Amino acid sequence: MSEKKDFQLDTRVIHAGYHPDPIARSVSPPIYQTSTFAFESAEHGAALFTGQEQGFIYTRLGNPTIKALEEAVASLEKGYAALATSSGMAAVSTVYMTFLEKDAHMIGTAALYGASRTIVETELVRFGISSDFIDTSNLEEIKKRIKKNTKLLYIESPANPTMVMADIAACAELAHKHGLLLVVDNTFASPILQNPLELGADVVLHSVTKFINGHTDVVGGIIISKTQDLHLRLKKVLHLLGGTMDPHQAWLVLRGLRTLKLRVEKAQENAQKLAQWLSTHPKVAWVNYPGLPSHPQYELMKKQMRGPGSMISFGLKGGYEAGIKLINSVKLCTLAVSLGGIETLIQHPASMTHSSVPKKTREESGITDDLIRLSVGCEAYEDLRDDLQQGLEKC
Ligand code: LCS
Repeated sequence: MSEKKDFQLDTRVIHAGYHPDPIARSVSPPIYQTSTFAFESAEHGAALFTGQEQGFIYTRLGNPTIKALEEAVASLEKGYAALATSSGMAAVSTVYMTFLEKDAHMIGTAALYGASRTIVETELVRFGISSDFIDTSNLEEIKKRIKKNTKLLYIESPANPTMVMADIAACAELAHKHGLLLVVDNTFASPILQNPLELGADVVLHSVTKFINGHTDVVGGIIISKTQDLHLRLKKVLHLLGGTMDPHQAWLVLRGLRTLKLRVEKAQENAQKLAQWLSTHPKVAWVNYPGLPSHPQYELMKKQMRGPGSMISFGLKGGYEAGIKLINSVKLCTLAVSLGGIETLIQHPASMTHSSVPKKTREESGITDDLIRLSVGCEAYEDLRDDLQQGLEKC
């Protein structure tokens, strides 16, 4: 759908989705802050509704500023088209509502973002939808759970917050062999580091709240489809459910997106150094970071990603108590949930982002009470290291 598909990633991230505005030729795209669009005539309005003519009708159904963001992300993910949503969870729930019907079954990664799992287990279950959340790094395990009514394989790779990966190409092959759709939440990698559609996935989604916007000032989501058919199915449900993005929100996300590659590269450089430093620190028991050769899926990361990213999880030798002491002691790193922004954030998933998941389920999926999650930002590496060092000295 995007006009600039042939340029390199560095160029597409800056230009994709933008057409100079026809009135003032503004270099920054205009914010079409309108809920509705005037028809030229009764006939024109009717033709827009039947689809005989293309154009904008009403912002829940489409808007030029939102379209610019959708075209840009569709280009980065190499998809047919994208749909921007009011939050990442609006993207997740639209995907579930589109591809799961009454009595359907889905298989998902055990260590998903808490709400993406909780909505299935506590809400969709009311519509007869059943699920198995399992270790999706294990293909045999996935194979065992496929049933006649399984419709969807839903993975996060790397997963929040365990950093466990799934082999996306192998998952796609298995899913398609059994008639399932493969949906990948690509939030942790961002389109800069991983393109699941190229690896065989059918649909990709992001919480754009994170890396794509990158400035910790907007909540939003986006869904990218490989084919027109999938896009139209998702579009119909999104427009009926109403979880569409707002034009001002889209403009902010598009502004953030333009520096995505620069931010991802700088944060990744910091994360690689911090992960190496943490892994040799006397107070640190373990580090999960796909850029360390000690990560069990280091080879898979090199195969399917262009880099390990900037999310790290780790545990201290002093366990839960020491971890809490650390997050209460840091001064430069901010104690907050969310991730993927220019500033470094630290949090405790068991009591924060994943507290909606019961303790037993959490622990089975690797989200132990001692796990601390670090979203590494774009500050100077030495300042981040010194801040963590002074915090670790208190643990
Ligand atoms: N997918 C992933 C991988 C996420 O990490 C999140 C939010 C969502 C979807 C939902 O997106 P939202 O509606 O919040 O835009 N993750 C969060 C986290 O780890 N800390 O705070 C929110």
